[in-house]
Amino acid sequence: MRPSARAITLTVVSFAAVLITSYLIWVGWDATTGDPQTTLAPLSENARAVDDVYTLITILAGLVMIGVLTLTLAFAIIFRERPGREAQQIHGNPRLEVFWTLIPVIIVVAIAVPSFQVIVDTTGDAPDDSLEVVATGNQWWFEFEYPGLGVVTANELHLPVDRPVNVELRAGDVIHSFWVPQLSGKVDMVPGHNNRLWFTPEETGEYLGQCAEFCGTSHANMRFRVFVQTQEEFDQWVAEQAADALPAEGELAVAGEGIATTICAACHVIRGTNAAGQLGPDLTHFGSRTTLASGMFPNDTENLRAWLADPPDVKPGSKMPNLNLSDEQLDQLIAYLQGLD
Ligand code: HEC
Ligand SMILES: [Cu+2]
Repeated sequence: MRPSARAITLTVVSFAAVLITSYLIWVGWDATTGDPQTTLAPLSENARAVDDVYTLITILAGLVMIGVLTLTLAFAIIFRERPGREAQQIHGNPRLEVFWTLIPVIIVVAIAVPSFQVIVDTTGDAPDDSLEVVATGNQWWFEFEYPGLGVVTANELHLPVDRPVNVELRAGDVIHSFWVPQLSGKVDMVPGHNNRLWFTPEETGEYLGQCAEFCGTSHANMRFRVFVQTQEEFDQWVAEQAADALPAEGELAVAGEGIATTICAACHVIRGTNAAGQLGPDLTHFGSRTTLASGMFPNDTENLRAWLADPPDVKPGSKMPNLNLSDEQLDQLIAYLQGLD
């Protein structure tokens, strides 16, 4: 094949590859719009601002791609090898070089300015009436504290709709990252350095969040949920969560409380009892949570039993050890924990 024919073939093949890839991206894009972890269906103003930057970058990158491929194809045809035409050797062309240096600079600036603007907007000062939440990443679960409201919970963040929330981001051990694709940007939780981010949820419903910074064995199992509720529902949730643990009812649960306030008290807080350990999630209202072990399992009897029997078996690396509990102890603990609404 002559060199010019080869160049033309290569360019045409590249064009075809790009078209096919673009089509696949388009199909994927479409398929993910119903996906709870998609960033392409933003449901808060700040998530929308992030999405707008993606769109801008995609358009600019697309223009570059079309421009480069078109010129390559055009040059391969126009300047192809022909009898009697010698390749002309030139050396340097300042005007052209300035031109093709300036274009990328302009593109980079066009991407950088809105990107930095979004970072400043979403991690800068939150509106004055914001709800304050402190989110702490731990290997491998999230703690959520509402300093003004006396509420501490784990892995399930409740928020009132249409009110800005200012999330202070902390880390208890290594670096984690807070990310609710449809609601917030993604900001790292760094030990000893408190970052923050704010957003305003606009629609009630359930949203998925995920640790987005590799943090060890069960990083992929470090998820959380955000429940955006009406103000009344949220107020009621706060009132329930701020209260001390309900007293154990029934023989099994009372026995379970006995175990929880001894063996488990080393690592867990159960407000209203003497359990005040700081290593694991606050269990005061564990029964009101819909999931278990950082969003890994639905919070039901079967999963709770498997969890208590051998945590690292169901969640690799889990910092809650296998405590070698007997079947009887498991029954008692389940009765007690499920009563902690
Ligand atoms: C050595 C510390 C330690 C001890 C002792 C301990 N836990 Fe845990 N527990 C943890 C840690 C850490 C987690 C978080 C694990 C994760 O999600 O990766 C946890 C998670 C849990 C959860 C899941 C909470 C949630 O919302 O997802 C339950 C329930 C629980 N523990 C119950 C108990 C009970 C009951 C006992 C006593 C029999 C106990 N734990 C003893 C450290 C401990
Ligand atoms: Cu992680």
